[in-house]
Parts: sequence; C-alpha cells; structure tokens
Amino acid sequence: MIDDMLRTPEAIRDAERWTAHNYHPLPVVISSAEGSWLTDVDGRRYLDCLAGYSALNFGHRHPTLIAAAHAQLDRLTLTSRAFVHDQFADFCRELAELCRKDLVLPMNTGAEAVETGIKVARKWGYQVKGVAPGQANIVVAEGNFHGRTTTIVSFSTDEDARADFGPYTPGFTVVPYGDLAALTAAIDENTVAVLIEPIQGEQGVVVPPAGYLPGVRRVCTEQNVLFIADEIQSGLGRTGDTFACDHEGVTPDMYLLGKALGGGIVPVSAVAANADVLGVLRPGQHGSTFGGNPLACAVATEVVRLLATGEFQRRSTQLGARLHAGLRSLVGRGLVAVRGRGLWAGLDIDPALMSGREACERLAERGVLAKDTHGATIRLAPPLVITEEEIDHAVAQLAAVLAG
Ligand code: IF1
Repeated sequence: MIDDMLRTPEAIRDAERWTAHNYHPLPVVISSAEGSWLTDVDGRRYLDCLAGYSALNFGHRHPTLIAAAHAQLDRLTLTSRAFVHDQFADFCRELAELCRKDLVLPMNTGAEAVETGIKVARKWGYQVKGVAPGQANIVVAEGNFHGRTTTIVSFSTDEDARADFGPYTPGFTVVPYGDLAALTAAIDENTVAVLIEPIQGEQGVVVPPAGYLPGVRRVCTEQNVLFIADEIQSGLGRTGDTFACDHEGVTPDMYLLGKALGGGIVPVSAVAANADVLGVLRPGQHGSTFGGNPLACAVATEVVRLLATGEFQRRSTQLGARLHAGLRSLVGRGLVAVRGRGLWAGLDIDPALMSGREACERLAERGVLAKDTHGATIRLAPPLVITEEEIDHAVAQLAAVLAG
C-alpha cells in the first residue's frame, strides 16, 4: 500500500516518457539537497557520494555560493562578451592567481574547455612552434574521458562513447596511460600538446605511477610540447591539493577546469595558461555566448576564494585518509582493489559478487548514492564538506552491501 502511494515511480515514468534514453539513472527522484544530503520526492534521505561527478565539491547549496548567486541574480545575469561587466576582472584575476598563470579564458562546460585547449594548442603549434599547417597532433591516453563532443570522442577508447559518431577528427595519437616511454615515443615534430587527466576519473579513478606526471612535464619541456592537464574532475580540492598535479609538484602549461568551478550552481569552465600560449587568440577567433557571464563569474569568484583558504584541500586530505582506510579494510571482503587520492576513490568489486550497477542500487536502498563506472567498478566522490561520521556511515553501508 505504502509503495502505491510513493511518488517516485510516477516521477520516473514521467521523466522517461519525455527524454532521450542517453542515461540509465538509479530509480531515485531528488527534490531537495543540502550539504552532503539529498532528499527524494517521498522524503527519503541519501548521503551523496557522487557529488555531481565532482561538480559539488563544496556540497549542495553552499551558503556562501548561494548568497553570491542570489545577489547577482538581483543585479545582472548576462551581457555576452560583446561588453565587459563588473564581475569579470575579479574572476579572471583570482582564478589566474590560483592557477599561477597569466591568463584565463572562461567557458561553460568541461568539454568546451577541452575543445578550447585543443584549438589553442593547435594554433600555438602553427604560430609559435612552427608546425606545418594542418599537421598538428596531440598525444592522449587510453582510457581517457574528456567530454562528449565529436572531436573529443574521436580520440576516446570507449566504444560506448565513440561508436557511430564518425567521421572522426584526425590529429590525435593514443598511448597507454602511465607509460612514459610510449608517450615519449609518440611525440614527433608535429606534436603540439600532450592532453591527459592527472588521475583518470571515468576509467575508475586511476592514479598513474609515481613519477609519471613529472616525466610528462620533463618530456614536454624538452620537446617544446604543451602539457595540458584536464583537471575538470580531479581539480579544485578533490584529491587533497588544489590541483591533482600539485601532488607531484608538477605545473602544466595549461589547466582545463570545470565542474566544481561553478559551485554546483551554474556551468563554469575555464582554460588557464600563460600569455605565450593563450596570447595566440585574437578577437573573433574563439568565444561563447555564456562564457564568463556575470552570474557565473560571481559564483566562481567565491569558489576560488573558498579554495584560496586551503580549508577544502585539508579536509579532502584528512577525510580522504579516513575514507581510504575504511575502504582498504574491505579489500578481501568483497572489494578486490581500491584506488584514488583525497576524497576520491575507485573501487573494484569482486565481479562474482555483483556488478557496479547492482552495488549502487543496493547502496541506494541503504540511503547512499554512488555511481558505477564500468563493470564492477564504482567511484566514491562525496562533497568535501562530508563529516567523519558520514564517511564511516558510507563505508559501513558498503560493507553491508558487500556482505550480502
Ligand atoms: C557524462 C563521465 C565523469 C570529465 C573530465 C572533461 C569532462 C568530464 C575529466 C567534460 C565530464 C562527466 C560527464 C558526464 C558524467 C561525468 C563523467 F562518466 F562521463 F566520465 F565524471 F567521469 N574532463 N565528466 O570527467 O565535462 O562537458 O561534462 O562539463 O557525460 O555522462 P562536461
């Protein structure tokens, strides 16, 4: 009887009726959220261990970010880049300073930042490095995920993401992730950039071997190739540092940022690089209707200020140690392997027990929301505002699911 009264099944049917089926969401219908907690249409509460794929690093509706959005909504929301607005300079300056770079180019989605990085690297290659016209190539990694545009899926190694979207964009060389020798061998006189995730998110939170990122940095410097770090998911506090590259003291030539930069409120992405790179762009050569809009800048400036304190990076380090200790205790008790850094973990479940999807369905029944990546792998990426007790609760629910 109570099930008949639940609004969830009806809300799911309505959603499925009117949308393309490019997702297979868990059967939960969220209606409100605060901090690390979500509430569904029937009043059930869930601990959020996905955080919008790291777009909600500061939790749902962080008061500082919501206040910035409310204030800006009552003043100015959009001008286009045909004019300047009074939120723009602060955002670009403060983000550039956080990245220790000269310049920032604001966009909206992560894929737009990636596409911007590809275009800028190619133009830099022709105009600065002297690569023959139309010959630029970019080295990328197996298991990459950089977004869903036709150019980006052209170099994906995930058939689900790539199949039947051709003809594909040329100019990309795929090498095994973490293999510095293969990456070095793939660089030739036409290589303008290496584009990698410092930790591969969708592949299952894959941390490269120690020394790999410093090696990529060294080889790119030696070969006059731009090192582009896609920190859209790994950046902005997720791994315990401001950027995942920081963990090994590596500074890329270009940061690609997104997700949490928008505070979980508006889509905000950006490319940060020095003037010798971003300076290749002239008016009319690249742009976006919403890129750098006043509302986005107002929220993202407060995001940068939250990160400038180091508080969230410390939380991610300290609470991440607690999370990983708890997860490691489950290896051999249903988990095969645990990977990750900070408040970010990829878990390989014993495939004989259940799939990642099934594990996430059972976790949802226990009030914890997470997302599988592939096969029997799930990722945990809670908001960085999560508490020790909530971490212990999530690990306990996972242990119960694995114990059957
Ligand atoms: C989906 C995955 C995660 C990203 C990195 C660029 C982008 C993403 C490292 C593009 C986006 C999102 C896309 C979303 C689910 C999610 C995802 F499962 F698809 F792969 F997080 F792992 N670089 N990742 O992770 O940013 O254009 O989406 O703003 O497409 O289902 P976007």
